Amino acid sequence: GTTIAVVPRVAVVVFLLRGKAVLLGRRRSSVGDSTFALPGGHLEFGESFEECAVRELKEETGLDIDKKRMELLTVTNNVFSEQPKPSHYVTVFMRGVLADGDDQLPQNLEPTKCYGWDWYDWANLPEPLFWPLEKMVKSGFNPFPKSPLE
Ligand code: 8DG
Ligand code: MG
Ligand code: MG
Repeated sequence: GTTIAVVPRVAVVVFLLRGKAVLLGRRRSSVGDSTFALPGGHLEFGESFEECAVRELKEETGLDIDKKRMELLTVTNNVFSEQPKPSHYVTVFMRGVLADGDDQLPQNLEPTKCYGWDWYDWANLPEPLFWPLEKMVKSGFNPFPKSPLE
């Protein structure tokens, strides 16, 4: 089988904003199966957070983010100790908007890892949320800028 080093790993995930909505997908995974999560994945060796966000979003949804308007929002520490294979992620949360307006449609390009992507109003998020996201929402975190997006 696969040997996994027991060390903390870095994940980069994206709040892709469209109007008052964010893009979420229902996970197909041993970690957080069936919960709604942001697009994102593991930081690769030598990558910037922005490069990782662009790459993961493209791989998972086919969507292109506006590279000039991406911002780092926050970082959280997530220990998944209850899993059959315990894992530990330092998760970097980025914010972004689609390149070239809001016309692009998300595609489910990794159907073995996700049941599908959709836009959800921040005021009416689906349940259950993936635990690290749930924790942030409950703490009052809001990914939207104080002045509305153009
Ligand atoms: P990769 O092979 O494409 O690099 O990885 P992936 O298959 O896309 O990994 P992932 O599970 O989507 O993301 C890696 C870890 O990031 C995940 O196991 C836990 C952490 N993580 C959070 N919050 C979120 C989130 O909202 N969405 C995603 N996708 N991952 C998250 O802590
Ligand atoms: Mg991925
Ligand atoms: Mg992923």
